[in-house]
Amino acid sequence: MNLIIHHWDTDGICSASLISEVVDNTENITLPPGIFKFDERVWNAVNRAEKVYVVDVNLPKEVERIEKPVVFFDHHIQNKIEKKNVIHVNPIFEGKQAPSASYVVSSFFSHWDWRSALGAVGDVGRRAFRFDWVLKILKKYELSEKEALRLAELINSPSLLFDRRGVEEAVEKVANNDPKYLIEDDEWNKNVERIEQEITRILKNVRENGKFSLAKFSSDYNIASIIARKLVWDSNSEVAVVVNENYHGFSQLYVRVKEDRAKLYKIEELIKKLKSKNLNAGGKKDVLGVICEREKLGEVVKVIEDHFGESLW
Ligand SMILES: [Mn+2]
Repeated sequence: MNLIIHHWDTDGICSASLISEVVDNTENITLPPGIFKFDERVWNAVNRAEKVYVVDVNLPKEVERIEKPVVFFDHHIQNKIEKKNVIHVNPIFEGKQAPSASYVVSSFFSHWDWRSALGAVGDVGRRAFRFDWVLKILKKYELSEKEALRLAELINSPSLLFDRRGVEEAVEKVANNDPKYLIEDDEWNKNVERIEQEITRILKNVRENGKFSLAKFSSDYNIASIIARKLVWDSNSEVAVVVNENYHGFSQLYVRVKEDRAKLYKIEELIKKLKSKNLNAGGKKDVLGVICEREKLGEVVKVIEDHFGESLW
């Protein structure tokens, strides 16, 4: 059996589904949504596998511990794994950026379809429509930009509800159905309704502080990253700082910066600072995510405030 370990989001699901089409005899598994680590269930699956594909999870330390042949696809900032059993594919190593892991996977296998484009729409939203290859694919499948955004939201929905099985089942669902049909999917549409209600609840308590938008709440839904996106994409704030104080016993923190201001706020530097303190942090040039024990949240917030030179709360 070939195991695919994938991110729980739209890009991870689309990428895993693309791999499952090219590689024979696959099973797929995701991590607990929102909690970036391989748990026992993942390691048990690794033990049963002959070969392991890891995609879009940004966990090089975990991948390094796999003692099986591994192909690791990613597009996050990370160091290259130099181990004989690991093929590590990430355009970052050639100084290039990829909008999504689906792009990396499709390039590697020369296999492109609507899932290649949807992965990018999931990860970068409207910005995906700047890419000719995305537009070309959408046209071929007769998907409007609006439909693509909606479908990306639907595919992402199980992960936001912490529905791990739902995420894993989505990989096959996107492999076996056409995108027009999936837009009508009952379960996913109901998911999105529930998520919207929770987002509305949280957005009522957002505070603006100069260029910063601040949201602090407790929720079992994995929506900190979505809230951060909304705050930066739909408002005048340059930086969103979002804290979910109690997320299944952990704390989650997201920072997102308006893309054209990314250089100014040096998020990559901030990620390094947090990592150097042994905190589980990751991200890209305009986004940072941290998951930590609840007791450590204060320490994380302190590092971020020092970085921005601003007291946020
Ligand atoms: Mn991705």
